[in-house]
Amino acid sequence: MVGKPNVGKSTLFSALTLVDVPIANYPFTTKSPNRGVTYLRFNCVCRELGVKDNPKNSLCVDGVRLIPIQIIDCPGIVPEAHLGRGLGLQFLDEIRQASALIVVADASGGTDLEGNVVEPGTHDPVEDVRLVEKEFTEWLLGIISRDWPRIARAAEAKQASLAGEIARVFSGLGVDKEHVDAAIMRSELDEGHPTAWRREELRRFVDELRRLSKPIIVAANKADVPTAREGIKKLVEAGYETIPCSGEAERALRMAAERGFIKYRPGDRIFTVIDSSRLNPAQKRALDALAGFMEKNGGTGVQDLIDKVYLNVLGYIPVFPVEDPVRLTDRNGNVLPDVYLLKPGSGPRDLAYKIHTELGEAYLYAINARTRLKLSSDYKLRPGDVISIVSAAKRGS
Ligand SMILES: Nc1nc2c(ncn2[C@@H]2O[C@H](COP(=O)(O)OP(=O)(O)O)[C@@H](O)[C@H]2O)c(=O)[nH]1
Ligand SMILES: [Mg+2]
Repeated sequence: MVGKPNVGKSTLFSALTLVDVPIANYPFTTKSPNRGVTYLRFNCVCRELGVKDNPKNSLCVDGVRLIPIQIIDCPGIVPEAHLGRGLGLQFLDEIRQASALIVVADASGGTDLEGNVVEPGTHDPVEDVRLVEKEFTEWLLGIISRDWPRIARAAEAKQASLAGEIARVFSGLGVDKEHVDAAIMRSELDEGHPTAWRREELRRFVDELRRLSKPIIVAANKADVPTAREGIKKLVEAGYETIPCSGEAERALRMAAERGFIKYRPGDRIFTVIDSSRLNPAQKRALDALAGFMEKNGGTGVQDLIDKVYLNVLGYIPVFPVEDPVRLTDRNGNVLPDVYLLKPGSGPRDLAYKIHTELGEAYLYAINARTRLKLSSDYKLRPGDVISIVSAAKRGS
C-alpha cells in the first residue's frame, strides 16, 4: 500500500488487518508494525460439491474461502522522494517482492501533493497516483543507470543478452525476462542498439517495466466525503482500475462487529444491528450514516480492493489441490484442505511445482476431481478447479 501522506494508508491497513479470525499457519515469517495479514475472499467449492471442508492453509466462513495475504503499509511518498526528500524511497526495498501495488489516493481532493489539508475538492486525486508512478519509475531508473553503460555495451557487442542482463539487475524486484522483452516492445526501442538509447528512452522503458512487473489498483479513498464523487470520476477517466472506498468506514464496521454491536463480514454490502437498545444516540447516528454510504457505494469497497487486485488485476487463479480425487482429501483425510493462487496461464504441472518441487519433477498427469477425468497436457487451470496430481514419486515416504 503506497501513496502520498495523509490519504488514509494506515487507516486502510488497520481496517484490513483487523480480523478476528485467527489462523495458525501463516505462510509469512516477517512481522513488523507495517506488515500485516489480510484475506482474499473467494467462493469456496465446498457447497457446490456438497462437502464439509477442513481448511488448512486458509479459512472457510459460510462458504467463503479466506486466503491469507500479506500486506505492507509504506511510509508516505512526497514529490522528489527519489532524490531523498521526505522519507525517501529506501523503504521501496521492502516491497521488492510485492505482487502488486495498492496506490491510495485521496478521492475527496482534500489534501495537496505533500499531504497538507486543503479545501475538499480542490486537489486532483489523479495527481496522487501520478506522483507514485513517477517516483517509482525514477527509483528504477536510478537503479539501472548505474550499470547501464556496461550492460548496453556488452549487449551490443553480443557478449551478453540485453533482456537477461536487465532482468538480473531487477531480479530482486520480481522482474523476469518476459517482463523485459514486453517492456522493450511496448516502449518501441531498438533492441539491437541499446547504447543509442537516450535517458528519456531508458526512462520510458523502465516505466513500462514497472507497469508490467508491479501492476497497480487505485484505492479512491475517503469516498464517504461528498467531494469524492468528482475525484472518483477523474480517476476512472484517467484509465485507472479504481475502487471507491472508505478505510474509515470499514474500520468502524470491523470494530463495531468485534464488539458485538453489529453483524458484518468484510466485503458484505450491508450490516445488521444485533441489539439496537445497546446503542447510544451518537452510535445510532454513526451507524445510520455508514449504512447510507454503503448503500450508495455498494459496501465500503475495502475488501474489494484485495479481491480485485488479485483476481482481476493480477488475474490469479485459486485452485484446490487434493490427493484423493474421490474423497477430495489430502493424505490425512482433510477435505479440500488448501487453496493455491496460480498465475494466469498456469497448468497442473505449475500447481504441482507450487505444492512441492519434487512433486513437480515427478509429475505425470492430473485429474479433474469434478469429472474424475485426466486433464490434457496443455490444460489451463480455471478458478475453483479441484485437481489431483499423479506423480511418479511417493511424496514424503
Ligand atoms: N473521511 C475520511 N477520512 C479518512 C479516511 N481514511 C482516513 N481518513 C483520515 O485521513 C487522515 C490520514 O489518515 P492516515 O491513515 O493516517 O493516512 P496515511 O498518512 O496515508 O497513513 C486521518 O485524519 C484519517 O482519519 C476515509 O475513508 N474517510
Ligand atoms: Mg500512515
